[in-house]
Amino acid sequence: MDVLLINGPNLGALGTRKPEIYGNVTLADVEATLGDEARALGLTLECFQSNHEGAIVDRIHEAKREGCRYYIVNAGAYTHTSVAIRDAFESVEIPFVEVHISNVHAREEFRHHSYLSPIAAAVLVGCGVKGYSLALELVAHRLSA
Ligand code: CA2
Repeated sequence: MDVLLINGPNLGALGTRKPEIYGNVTLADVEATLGDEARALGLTLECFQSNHEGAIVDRIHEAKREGCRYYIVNAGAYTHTSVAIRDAFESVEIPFVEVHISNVHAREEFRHHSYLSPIAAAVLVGCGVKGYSLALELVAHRLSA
């Protein structure tokens, strides 16, 4: 696996509720699109979604053992709370791009702080689900550089 796409809590409900914030594309659609785009870029992609902090920590470590070269992560609400997920990314020493569908800076104050941004290779916010594709394009560019 070259790239692991990680989506955190509640993102499994993408496209089913709150379309005014998150749009109407499902996570399955996002994962299928990204899979196609990865193939076209000559990269192998795996996708993972979990509502559980520890499961995300475990998947980050497992991906390192599987030879993962980059992560794309939308940690959802854990972005704003999880030292454990930040520590996992720090410990594997594999770069990641942080993605947020909405513009977190235009929303509630508690969404303005991210535990992940200070150690992210790049951050994309407010691009809708297109942010995932932009992140993948960036990853392909960085891996070929
Ligand atoms: O904008 C983003 O991508 C967020 O990471 C989404 C998280 C939120 O806690 C972050 O502050 C910003 C929430 C994901 C909730 O996903 C839903 C999807 C459909 C319906 C309801 C929630």
